[in-house]
Amino acid sequence: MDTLKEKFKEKATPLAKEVKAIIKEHGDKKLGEYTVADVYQGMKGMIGMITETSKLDAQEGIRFRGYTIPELREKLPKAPGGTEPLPEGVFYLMLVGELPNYDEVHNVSNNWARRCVVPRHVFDVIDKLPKGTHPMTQFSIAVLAMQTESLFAAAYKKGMSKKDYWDYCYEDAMNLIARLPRVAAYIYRRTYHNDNHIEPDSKLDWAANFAHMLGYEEFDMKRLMRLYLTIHADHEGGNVSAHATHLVGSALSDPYLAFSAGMNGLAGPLHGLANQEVVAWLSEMLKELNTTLPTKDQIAEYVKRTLEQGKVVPGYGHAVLRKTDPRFTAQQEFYRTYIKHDDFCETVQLVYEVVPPILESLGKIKNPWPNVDAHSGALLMHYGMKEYDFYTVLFGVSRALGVMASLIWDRALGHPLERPSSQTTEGIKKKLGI
Ligand code: CMX
Repeated sequence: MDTLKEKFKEKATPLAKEVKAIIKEHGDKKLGEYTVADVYQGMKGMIGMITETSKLDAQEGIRFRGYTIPELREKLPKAPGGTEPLPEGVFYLMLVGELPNYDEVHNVSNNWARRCVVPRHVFDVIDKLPKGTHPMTQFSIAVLAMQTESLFAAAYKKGMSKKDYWDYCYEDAMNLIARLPRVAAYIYRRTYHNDNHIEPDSKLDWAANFAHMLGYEEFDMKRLMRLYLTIHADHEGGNVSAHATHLVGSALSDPYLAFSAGMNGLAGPLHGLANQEVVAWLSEMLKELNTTLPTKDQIAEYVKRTLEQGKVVPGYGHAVLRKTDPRFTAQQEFYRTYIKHDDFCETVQLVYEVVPPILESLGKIKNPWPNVDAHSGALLMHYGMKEYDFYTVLFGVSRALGVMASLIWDRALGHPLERPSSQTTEGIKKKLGI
């Protein structure tokens, strides 16, 4: 058993017992009172599931096992000569709840490098899709094609015991995470670079190797990729990609099936696809105004027109957050520290000044502040990755870290099939006597 796996087992076994005891002793106590509005409006704010890896606070933003984004950037191990955390470290932290040291992170890098071989048929499946297929669709299909490799599914077929679920889930999760950058880079090079593919370099860390396979060798892009893949990894359990993965996994669908479902949710414009929508929206605005750096008045006019057309301003708003997303702030700091000036990134800063008061003035938007997607595309554009309909795939590669760590915990704690009750409007009306 590898050391990370052993460590996980040490943590999971006693907690699984404790959770059983909590449910037995306190299972009938109330966690909250829910209203008709809660039921109709996407269950926002209802506590309906357990997620060990991270917790979101409406005012402060995300904490991974108690650590904020600025703390992660400071405390997680860096690549030699690097300034941003290695995403391997955030996976380690989410899985075992402890900050890793450099050697522990290096071990995870090596572990994933050993597991990174993608079966040929997965590339064949991608190659059979029309070139214009959206990269997220290619990605989700490729993950499904890899399901042939599921050790969880094979063990289940042979009749594995419940106590072994987490073990096979761990193996699938580690293999999947190890292979995703290769699959994503293959889709990128196929779609935008005439099938000119780049072999992995096993000496590089997970994020740097991903940048390399995408075709970006500059140190700055590798640094950005480490930050990007760290900050997008998790956002507690209720967001669409995490919840979909958890829900599908609760049927004991294996990690490949569950993750593909999560990616189909991430591909929605109100969730992960917003990162491509932001760049599309900004590019359209600049084209229409025939400028590279608009004035605040011009931006305000454009925002108002967007709203009049019944569209959302992409990158703004959030179902839980009520302040500027610290993942936005981390990227803003990255811009100010390493890029300093770029018209497209400057436009993002101006939009940040203009949009919140306009959204606030509508009186119905609960959070007028920017989310992670408002900034991420501009940094990628700066380093030359302008194919913005690929951006959500980058988000997806990162999101695998959180949802896979959570899925391993789901199986270790014996979480059952998820099956909430629903009600008809007729039933609601009866209850309300109307
Ligand atoms: N622009 C215009 N209108 C917005 C808005 C925005 N950025 N954000 C919310 N609204 C509107 C909603 O559409 C809703 O309108 P209706 O009452 O007419 O239906 C109203 O304001 C109230 O919405 P809310 O309760 O404040 O927001 P929700 O929790 O329902 O939705 C979110 C949250 C993120 C889907 C929404 O803010 C949005 O559509 N934002 C733009 C898309 C985006 O950036 N998504 C990425 C989120 C982060 C991520 O998952 O990656």
